[in-house]
Amino acid sequence: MKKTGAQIICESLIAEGVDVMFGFPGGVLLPFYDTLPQYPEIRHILVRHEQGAAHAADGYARATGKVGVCMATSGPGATNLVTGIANAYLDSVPMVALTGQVARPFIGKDAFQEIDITGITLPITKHSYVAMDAGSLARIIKEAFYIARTGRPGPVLIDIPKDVQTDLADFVYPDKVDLPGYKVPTHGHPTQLKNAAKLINESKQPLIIAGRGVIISGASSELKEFAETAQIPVITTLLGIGCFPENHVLSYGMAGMHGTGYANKALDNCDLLLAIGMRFDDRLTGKISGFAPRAKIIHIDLDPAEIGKNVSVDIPIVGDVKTVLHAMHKMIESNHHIDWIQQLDEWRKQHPLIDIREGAQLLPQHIIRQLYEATHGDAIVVTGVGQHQMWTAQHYIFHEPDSFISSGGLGTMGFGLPAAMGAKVGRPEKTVWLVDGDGSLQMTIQELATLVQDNIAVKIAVMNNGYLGMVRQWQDLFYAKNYVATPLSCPDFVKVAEAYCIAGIKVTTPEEIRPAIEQAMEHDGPFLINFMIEPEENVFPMVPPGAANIEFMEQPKKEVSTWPRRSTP
Ligand SMILES: Cc1ncc(C[n+]2csc(CCOP(=O)(O)OP(=O)(O)O)c2C)c(N)n1
Ligand SMILES: [Mg+2]
Repeated sequence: MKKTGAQIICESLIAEGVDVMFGFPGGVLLPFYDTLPQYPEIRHILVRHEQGAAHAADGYARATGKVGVCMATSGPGATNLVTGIANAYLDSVPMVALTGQVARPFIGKDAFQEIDITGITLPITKHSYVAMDAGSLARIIKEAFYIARTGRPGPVLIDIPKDVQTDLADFVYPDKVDLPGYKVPTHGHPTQLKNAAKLINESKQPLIIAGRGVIISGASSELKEFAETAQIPVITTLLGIGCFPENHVLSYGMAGMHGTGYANKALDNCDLLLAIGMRFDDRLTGKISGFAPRAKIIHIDLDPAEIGKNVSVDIPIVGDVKTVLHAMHKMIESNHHIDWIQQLDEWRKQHPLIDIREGAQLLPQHIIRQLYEATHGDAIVVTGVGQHQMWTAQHYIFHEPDSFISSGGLGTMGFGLPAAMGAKVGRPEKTVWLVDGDGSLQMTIQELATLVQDNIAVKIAVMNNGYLGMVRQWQDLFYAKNYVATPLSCPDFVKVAEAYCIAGIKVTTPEEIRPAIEQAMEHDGPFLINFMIEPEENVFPMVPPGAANIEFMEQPKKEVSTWPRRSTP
């Protein structure tokens, strides 16, 4: 029996196991939305801005490991997706973005709301399609999901003209894809594995740095076994957080610009660096010539384009992290590196991450620690971008992969709320906390309405410092405190929440932190806490831009000024 293009889209999504999508309608999507109620298996969540749909699909994908799906209409709807698609691209998140397009006869005529969205997104998608006939939709959707989730995951866009949605075609969902040019490496080269194992066995001061590739590959337990057998300390990138339990005795936290002093010291002194599923981002490496200067480097990554891109490596291994670690585990000897590990512990004592300052100030580091204690680390924590993101990365102790969701590569303010929404939809059994900045939250704050309409119980902690704090920090440290365009007025977030029918409270003293967090978690539904934090608190350690990691600056010993001292709500 023939089906319409819109029916084929829905049936294909169901065949791919899609049970939720985030979207926003428009003229050219009317046939699709008209058809959607025939398929109650698909839950459609109406966002308030298409950027929210893309970030929600992203958060959903990171929290579940499945492909996130978002949809937008042609023209402005499609362009509103762009930031979210770019974000998913840079962080290797599997996503299928469906966009409506003007009907085929209008394409190329500058028709109302016509935009070349495949052209615009070409550099930020793993692949894209314009579905020019209903008969090709099933194949295209099959391929899109396959490409999005396999190999190094990423966003795939499918642009679908309005009249393709109403055309009739036979529907048979293909059971396999035929993509001769698309190859996904799995096993690393055996000689390289052997050479790597030899270096590991001989090393006196080895170090593992693990990235998001470990999470994507589902290789956390392989990594743990590997590190334990060879007794190698583990540090992570920002997006690798959680891939190795941070409460493990071999865990030494995150490295890089706001990494721990001891992780950066370990990088500086190791004689062998085993870099797993990571891509040597400049925020991690600092000045390249000062990056792991004493180490031979083994780099395991699925994407050959990452090998040698930023840092030259001694042994490249192109393959799936899980497969490679499993194979290499058989080739390494049980070991102990007692002196080296003692040295790292010594550095940890010398450069403790949390410099507990007593006083009346409401310090963000304390809030994050209390959040950890109240949740026992059993929550998904999503962030915006800025200082609050770094405090969360530093002070929450992440036990599990996928428990820290943050915009790494693109550093997208506004990611937090919609991504948290997607994470909660994907993992409803989990407590999902959003730690957001007052600036970041204002970029996508309208999604509070989505939380309410779709009953999505995200708990929100706003680190309200009255500033675009991270930029202010750079002005403070490197631009003579010339605070231009960073002081930020905010609405009363509790009142805003109330206006959306979301409960909330304001916290101004350290004693109120824990009760507020408990209240939020006991509350049935979304909840917002407006933490009025010390306005000029900075994130330390910090590697100054252009410096080597070892040149990290630490929290100045002087007490910060008395709090509170500003009048914005
Ligand atoms: C969309 C976007 N615009 C600008 C920036 C540059 N930027 C990075 S952090 C930051 C400040 C963030 O302020 P806020 O959300 O209040 O977080 P805070 O640093 O104060 O914790 C800015 C403007 C960005 N990352 N993303
Ligand atoms: Mg701020």
